[in-house]
Amino acid sequence: MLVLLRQGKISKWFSGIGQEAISVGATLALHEDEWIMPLHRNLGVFTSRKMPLHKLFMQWQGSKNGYSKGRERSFHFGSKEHFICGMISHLGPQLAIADGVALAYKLKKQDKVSLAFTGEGGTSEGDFHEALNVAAVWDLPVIFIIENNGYGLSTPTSEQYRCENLIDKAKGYGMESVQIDGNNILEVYDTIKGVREYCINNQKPYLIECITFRMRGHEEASGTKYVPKEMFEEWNKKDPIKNYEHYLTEEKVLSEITIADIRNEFKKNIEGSLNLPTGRQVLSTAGSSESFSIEEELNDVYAAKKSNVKRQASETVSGSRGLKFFDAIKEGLQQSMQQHQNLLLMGQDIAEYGGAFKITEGFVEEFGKDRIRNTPLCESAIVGTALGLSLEGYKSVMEMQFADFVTVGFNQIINNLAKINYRWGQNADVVIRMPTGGGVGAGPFHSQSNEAWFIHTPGLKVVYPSSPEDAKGLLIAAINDPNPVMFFEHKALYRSVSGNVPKEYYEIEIGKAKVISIGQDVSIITYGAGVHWAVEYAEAHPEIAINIVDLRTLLPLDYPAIKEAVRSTGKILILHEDTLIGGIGGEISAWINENCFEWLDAPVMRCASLDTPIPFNLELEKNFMAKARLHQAIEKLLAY
Ligand SMILES: Cc1ncc(C[n+]2csc(CCOP(=O)(O)OP(=O)(O)O)c2C)c(N)n1
Repeated sequence: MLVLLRQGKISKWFSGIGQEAISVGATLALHEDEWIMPLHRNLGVFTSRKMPLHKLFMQWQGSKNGYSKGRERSFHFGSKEHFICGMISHLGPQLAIADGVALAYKLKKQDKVSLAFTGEGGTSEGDFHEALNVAAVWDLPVIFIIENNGYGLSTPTSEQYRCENLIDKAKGYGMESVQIDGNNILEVYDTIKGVREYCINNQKPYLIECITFRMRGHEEASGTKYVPKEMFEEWNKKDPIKNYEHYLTEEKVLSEITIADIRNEFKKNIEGSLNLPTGRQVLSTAGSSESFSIEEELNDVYAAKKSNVKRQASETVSGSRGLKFFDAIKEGLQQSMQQHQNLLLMGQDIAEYGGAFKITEGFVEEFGKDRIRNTPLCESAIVGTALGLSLEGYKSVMEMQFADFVTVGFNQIINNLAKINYRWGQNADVVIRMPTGGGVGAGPFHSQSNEAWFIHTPGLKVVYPSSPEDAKGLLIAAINDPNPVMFFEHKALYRSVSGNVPKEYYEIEIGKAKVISIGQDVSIITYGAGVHWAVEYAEAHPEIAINIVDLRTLLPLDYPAIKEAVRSTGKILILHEDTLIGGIGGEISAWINENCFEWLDAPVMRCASLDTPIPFNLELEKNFMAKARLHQAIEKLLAY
């Protein structure tokens, strides 16, 4: 790889030289169908799982025929076939994915472990703490391996942590641990084999610290100036490959001749694999000479849905009864739990307590604690766990206690859930319920509208119902969808809005808007609480014929429905509770200008909440809300 780098045939390389015994020993100690979450030093995981060198070379050369169709660099790819989950740059998020896989093994009563790697630098990340804590609290069979190689990029261990040894941290989690010589492959292999048995038999996690050294720069371009020369001399004597070779020679397992034969065979294999035809090869450094299709790029962002629900709610003629918005969500969740034996619910206080809003009250009695899971207070680890469950074929719904708290799970959602299908074809079958919105005097951290953060992220779906019938049907559709769905539930609607809801299990299609009322004077395109404001306004102003469109899904948007609203009235007001700048109103307005300009009789207008944090005082909050300026906005538009 160093030669290919010098030749400009790969763009970047993270070397594991000096640390090979850890990747190889750990991988060989596991069964081939046990998931591993490797990082950038772990080439040995990929080769020990016997991934063909030919395809690996194509991967690192950015070829369409690699493991990520040219979409990912260095070690950021995985392979379901080899039970390897690809890392994201952020390092720590790998750890909680191992929790999810281990939870799946535990629930299936399989004798298996998952194994996740971290560097000593990565142990400073919050994700390390969250993942180890969840694994301990939930008694999950996970092996966490720290490769302590002395430096995190240029940062020495003395500037990384203050405990004497990193395994000291295990005690704090109530976890067993051991520190070993990471440069001795037999010690690594034997230890991990034994630890694997322990984790399976005791259904517990385990922390292993492998002491080792990084013999090259962080990546090849970054150099090693900050490392004292003597360190290289000292650690060169402990080289894991040379020492193992020496040991095998002393034990008379190898001779000079067999060593030469093995080296020759490796050389031939490597050169042969490199020279195999790669299709039209493309170098990530030199730009693309391979033809990529935009259609394929867009298609691979989402996993294809296999529809299994025949009936749409609108086709339902009987069996409806009045339900509150809150009860409709509860029923959608409950019927989904009955429908999918592989569906779990996770969230803070959702079990016996029934959740902050009591949506899951009574669920523990019906579905048991295995499937209705109270979580520790750690949003990031639970999103990661949900992804790990998905790797093993589980569906999960995570309840954010309040949508505002999603900020501490943001990385896993934006960088892992959203991108994984596009990066290496692994779907994230996860729904995140987001109790959102204001009007309840709850202040800046319990009332935000934050849907726009997610609309800007390809790979997510964003659903935001306004009626009980839609809430139930869209939630069922979200759970049936194999992609990550952010499901927004306006808290103020929970108990204030009622409507007819079919009793049966049905889906409302994601990505389809609904016309709430037809009128010719002006169209209000809105969603969530905005739909109720618009209806209330229309009822109070019968003299204006208002066309109201409820978007219901914000990603993907229903462009034909938006186009029809423009065509039928020529005047568009986009109304949302979210603040103005960067809200979805701007996106819709831009799209209308580009695609429907000839039908417009006035500029597209937006009515949104003030560009301030949402305040606590009820009068201030009322003034903050878009609703306070709705009349003014409609008058302005009509007068244009
Ligand atoms: C969240 C985040 N912050 C910073 C970085 C940049 N970065 C990449 S690797 C690295 C050092 C990692 O050190 P360690 O965990 O000890 O692993 P090592 O590289 O030594 O194997 C840093 C700072 C990153 N990738 N992600």
